[in-house]
Amino acid sequence: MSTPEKKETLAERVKRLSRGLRGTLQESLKDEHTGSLRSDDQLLLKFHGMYQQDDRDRREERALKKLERLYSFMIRLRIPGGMIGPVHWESLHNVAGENSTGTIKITTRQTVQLHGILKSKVKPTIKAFDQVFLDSIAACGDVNRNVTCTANPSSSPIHKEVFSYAGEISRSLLPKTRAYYEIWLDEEQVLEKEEPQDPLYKDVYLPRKFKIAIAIPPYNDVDVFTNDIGLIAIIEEGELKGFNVSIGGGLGTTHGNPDTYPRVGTVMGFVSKKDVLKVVYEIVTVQRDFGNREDRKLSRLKYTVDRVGMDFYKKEVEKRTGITFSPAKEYKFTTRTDEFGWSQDKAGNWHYTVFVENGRVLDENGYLLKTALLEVSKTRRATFRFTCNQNLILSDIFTKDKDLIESILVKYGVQRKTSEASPIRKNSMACVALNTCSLALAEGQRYLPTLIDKIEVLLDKHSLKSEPITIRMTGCPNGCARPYISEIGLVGTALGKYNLHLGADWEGGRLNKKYKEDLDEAAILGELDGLFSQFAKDRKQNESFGDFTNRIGILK
Ligand code: SRM
Ligand code: SF4
Repeated sequence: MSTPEKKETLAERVKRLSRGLRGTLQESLKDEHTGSLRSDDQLLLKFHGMYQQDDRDRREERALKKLERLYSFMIRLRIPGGMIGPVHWESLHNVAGENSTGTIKITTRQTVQLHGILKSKVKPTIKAFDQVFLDSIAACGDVNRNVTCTANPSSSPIHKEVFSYAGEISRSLLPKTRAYYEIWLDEEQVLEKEEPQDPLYKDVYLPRKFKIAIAIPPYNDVDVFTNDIGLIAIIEEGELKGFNVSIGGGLGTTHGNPDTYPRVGTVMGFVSKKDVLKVVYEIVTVQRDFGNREDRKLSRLKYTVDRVGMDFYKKEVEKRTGITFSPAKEYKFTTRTDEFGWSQDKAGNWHYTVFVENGRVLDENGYLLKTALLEVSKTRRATFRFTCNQNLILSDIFTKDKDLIESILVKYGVQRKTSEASPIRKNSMACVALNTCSLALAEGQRYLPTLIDKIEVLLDKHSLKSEPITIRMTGCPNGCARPYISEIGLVGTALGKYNLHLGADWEGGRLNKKYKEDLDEAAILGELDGLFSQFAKDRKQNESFGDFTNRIGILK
């Protein structure tokens, strides 16, 4: 009996026929009759770090006027480990002002996005970034995405060494096609026949997006267990020995689809630093070869590992690399939060972590954060490091320059904002959601700040004002602000409605659970009021809110 032929999905077909991610992007871009791209090209565009979007606030008005949607593009940069120099920042500031909405959005994966770029401005934007050696290659799409790493250099005397792996891993997993250079930077076109097949991605790329993070214990600011591959740096006697390797983390779910679920990664074992690149590469090839290509909802590595089994996955990686995993080494995470304000690393350099609410860098309501950061960049005395908590570290500042940077932060009120924000606000994150995200069911970053104003009043009422509780909101169940691993998770179900999740731990090792569904603001505040009251009365000494809600038996 012959086996039934597998049906190729649209996404798989588009990738296979894309001629190295070229598709008809050149032609689509030239078409001046529409602000959009051909639909197949919209899929391919993601591999170049961009999304076609439209202004959802203006859909109705445009439809009434019988106009096409107000299309624009989002560009996400590839910045492994999240560090750029002051010249890059100045360029980013200028490009944002000239070509996009002006807001620089720091993402939950340590990079930045610009929104609202019109079709005619996309190429000039990429070219402007290229002038300062920034690119958006593989920032989205079914490939390895931005590799993240514990952000603050004061986290470890060997931060620099560990951090270098983010760049190395990112480079080793980049697609080999020259399409990006041809389409966006006018490099002469390579004849298709002359371009050798990509040894890693072949012509099918990965079944789905792929994410890698590196954490330096005790800091888990990258939320290492929510990644397809999580690398935990093992440092003994001040020396980097290698990494514990976790696989199968991922958070995206779909409302009403019980086959989808968030999952924290499982540690496979330890590999030495000399072997880690090879091991990472082959973990990716196993997912390439065994991942589900028929149902994109079930195609992330987390589903592959649950389907084929951890033992099989591990053996396959060992077979392909010729390297045997050693038992995992001991480590301990104690925090995921950013350490705000000044810190000093072992070499004596200074780092100032700026609180950036939901990662939005703009001048708004008299708070000139964007202007302040431009002024810092113009001194050329600080680097810029993005954190996975959507904040920014002004970094690598010599002692002699510290006062200068501080004077700018004081002048623009950045230092005051950072020191005065409440602990819950400093531990909050929201995804972009409306008005640009096409998948949003509810608000994210535009709403969370005002909800926190009200939650702060409740915390004050129960004398919990100084309690650092992680709270994260997303406009849909895809989980872009990692709400399933925060102590309070709010996941959008419809405009103004959220599922309330509770019970994750402080360190990022345990997922939360859905507590109540479809709550509006009044209901969310009502639930939290009751829970805070109980917490204030019945918590054990030093017990976190997440551990408390997990302990008292309210979560099924
Ligand atoms: Fe995300 C899709 C924004 C981090 C899980 N994410 C999207 C898109 C591109 C919507 C789309 O497909 O059309 C969003 C663009 C919104 C906009 O207007 O800009 C979007 N995701 C974001 C960012 C910008 C949120 C933020 O406010 O910071 C983050 C960009 C990170 C980066 O720089 O690369 C972002 N997304 C995440 C994370 C968190 C993480 O990686 O640490 C997750 C959960 C972890 C995971 O991957 O499992 C995440 N995004 C998703 C998913 C669900 C994937 C899944 O496995 O089901 C989607 C939908 C999809 O892929 O189909 C998605
Ligand atoms: Fe969009 Fe949903 Fe991601 Fe928020 S969580 S940015 S609404 S895809």
